[in-house]
Amino acid sequence: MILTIDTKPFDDQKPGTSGLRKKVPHFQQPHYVENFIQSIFDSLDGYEGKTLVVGGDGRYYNREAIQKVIKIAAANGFGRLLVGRGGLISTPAVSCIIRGRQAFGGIILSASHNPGGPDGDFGVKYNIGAGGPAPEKITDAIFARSKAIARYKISDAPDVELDRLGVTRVENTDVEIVDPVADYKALMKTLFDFEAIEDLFASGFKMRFDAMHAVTGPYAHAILEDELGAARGTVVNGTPLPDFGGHHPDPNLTYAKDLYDLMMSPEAPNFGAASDGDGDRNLILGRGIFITPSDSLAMLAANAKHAPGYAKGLAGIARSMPTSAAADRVAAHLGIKCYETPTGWKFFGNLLDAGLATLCGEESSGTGSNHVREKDGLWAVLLWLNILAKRRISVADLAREHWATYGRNYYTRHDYEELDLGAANGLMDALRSQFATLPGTAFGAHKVSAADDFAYHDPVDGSDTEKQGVRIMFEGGSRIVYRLSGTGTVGATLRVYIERYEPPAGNLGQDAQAALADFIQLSRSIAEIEKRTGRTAPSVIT
Ligand code: VG1
Ligand code: CO
Repeated sequence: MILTIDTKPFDDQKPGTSGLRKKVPHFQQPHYVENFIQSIFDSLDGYEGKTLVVGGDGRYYNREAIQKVIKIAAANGFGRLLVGRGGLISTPAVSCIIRGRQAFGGIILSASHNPGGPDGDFGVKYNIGAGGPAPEKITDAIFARSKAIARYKISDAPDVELDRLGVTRVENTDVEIVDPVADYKALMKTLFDFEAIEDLFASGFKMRFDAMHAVTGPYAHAILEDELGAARGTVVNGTPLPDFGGHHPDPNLTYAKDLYDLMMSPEAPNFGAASDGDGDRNLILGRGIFITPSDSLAMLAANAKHAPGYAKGLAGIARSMPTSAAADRVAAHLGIKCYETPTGWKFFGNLLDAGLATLCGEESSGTGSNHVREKDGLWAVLLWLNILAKRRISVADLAREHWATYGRNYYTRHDYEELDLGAANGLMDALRSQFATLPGTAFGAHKVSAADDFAYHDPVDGSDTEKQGVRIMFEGGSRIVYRLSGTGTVGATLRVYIERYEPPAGNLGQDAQAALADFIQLSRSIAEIEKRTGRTAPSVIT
């Protein structure tokens, strides 16, 4: 039976950079999930009888939330639900299934790289029929609806068995439990030269993939080990756990430290990689070398022609504003455009749909292409493997060759986490108040050429998005960017992005922190970070 339940609005259901994220106990409040899901459906038109894809990253509360989504979607008249077995589907695989099966949209239950467990984070995100995150027009409508909602519809049917493939009927809706890996694996086979990668592994090439006890484990086992013949044990932490084994499923040098230490040691395999909670981020390491995500995007773009899916060339590249300009140099070399968008994958959707960009990337370990409409961790790993298999070159040599050709954009991001919200907003406002006076000011040898707040005009739908990060640009192409995170759940997180360009003839082999030392110092003094936040050092350096 379909029940109509009276409810009261919550005032805090505003989706951030990537969906609604809150602490688990917050989501466990009566009606909290229900209100948000009904607000999503109330903001959409024409889904009656259509298909909705539902999956999550397996974190704590995933199963409970999925049962609610199933019952609310059935009560609202969807024709079919495709739910990942065990409640699991990675974010890029949700995008793949939505597109491949012409679904109306999808709901992803994930807080991505945020920690999980009973006191950790949970999240909900809506993806549109093109497969990508809902654009701001829709997330704004969902938020508006959530502030006015008075009732939701829900079926009183029993819970659906999530662990067995097959179809259950809930009200007038067929709920199909699907294999989360199959469609995705089939898509990967169309893009990459699997035989060449098999040959690479057969030649003794060794790899470690750290799935961080998150959703990518089953995908990595199936594709890297079962399909491509990488040795058993290549994939570590491959079983998804509700608390990610007590770790932070963020594939960076701080939280994937075991992998990093191994790759810097004499026992290092040829290639190391990791992905995050929901499988859309990637970390790329070679023997003795970390490839920054910004460099990875540029190196993949320069070498993409080695993969069958990209052999015809790239239409364009897109990167988020704080991502380094390394990809711009490759684009210039290839004679294609490089688009600069605000942070968050939703801004790439229009460029991909319109065929303006083929590869996209973010400095936050996100890389992807027009094969889906999300960033895709394992895809990036497979593209790297495909390139290494064809070129038979080490990761370190590929990087050195790249920098010798294009120059090197030294890059780092310093995060100051869990700051007082007022202090963080005050810091950003104070930076904005210096826009008039900064240009022309010299700090030692470094002269400011411009200072502004990044604004984006979408060339496809004409929409404008403002205040997307404070940029301080220096003569010679160096840059400091400040923005506040839109995915954190405690206080404010200040992200400071620092970049300096070294031409091909320059000193290309420095440690990034050392190469950027002047600008790191400047990033702290210009924004008065210590005075305003009490912090003398960042919480995380990537
Ligand atoms: C962060 C990253 C951003 C990324 C977003 C979602 O956002 O900076 O590049 O798209 O997370 O990634 P913010 O607003 O906290 O800086 V995921 O893997 O958490 O969905
Ligand atoms: Co993620």
